[in-house]
Amino acid sequence: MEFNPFGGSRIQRETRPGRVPPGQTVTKKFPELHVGAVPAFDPSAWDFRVYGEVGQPLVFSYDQFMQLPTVVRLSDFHCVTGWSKLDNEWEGVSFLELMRMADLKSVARYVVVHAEGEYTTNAPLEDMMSEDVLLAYRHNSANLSPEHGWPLRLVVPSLYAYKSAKWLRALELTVEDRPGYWEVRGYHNRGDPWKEERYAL
Ligand SMILES: Nc1nc2c(c(=O)[nH]1)N[C@H]1C(S)=C(S)[C@@H](COP(=O)(O)O)O[C@H]1N2
Ligand SMILES: [Mo]
Repeated sequence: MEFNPFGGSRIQRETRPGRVPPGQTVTKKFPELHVGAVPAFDPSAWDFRVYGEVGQPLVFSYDQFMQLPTVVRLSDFHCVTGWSKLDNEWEGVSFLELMRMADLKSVARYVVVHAEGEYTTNAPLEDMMSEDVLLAYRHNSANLSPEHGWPLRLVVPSLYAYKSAKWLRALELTVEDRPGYWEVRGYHNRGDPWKEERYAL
């Protein structure tokens, strides 16, 4: 029988050889991991921006953002510290759709991800231009908790989870790469879990 990543029993899926990247341990829990305190959310003060190398810079109020069409994607989540959480159902706005709306310029090569406060992260567009990259506000059929990034977080399943910024406020499209909070503190600039790109030694 052909392997179907969205079907079959949970046990079959989790034990499929090669499902989990090297050096990772599967957890059923959903750890809460971040630097600093969970930021307060005030819908009337919140906005979300897309700027930089785009033909049409975007700015959304909270109400406007919540009107955008949503998608649901199933993906695995791999933290650089060694835990993986499988089969996460994320719901939110597709990164690809947002780039269409912003008229992404062909010179753009990187995304600088801006969260509340000090946290930023960076990723090459080639990792971001994927159907499973979302700006998510729901996880497993429930609104995100404040600890997991409410009202909005990025989800980049193909890279370690430090790229999946919680409390997302802006995406900046750039020509040059600009390493983020953890990337300048020793985490790998790319962070591909399948290559175990954990730390830049
Ligand atoms: N804004 C912000 N986003 C963040 C972080 C952070 O410190 N601040 N930590 C990252 C790391 S290292 C991980 S493993 C995931 C954890 O997400 P979770 O707390 O929802 O499990 O969030 C990522 N996003
Ligand atoms: Mo992490």
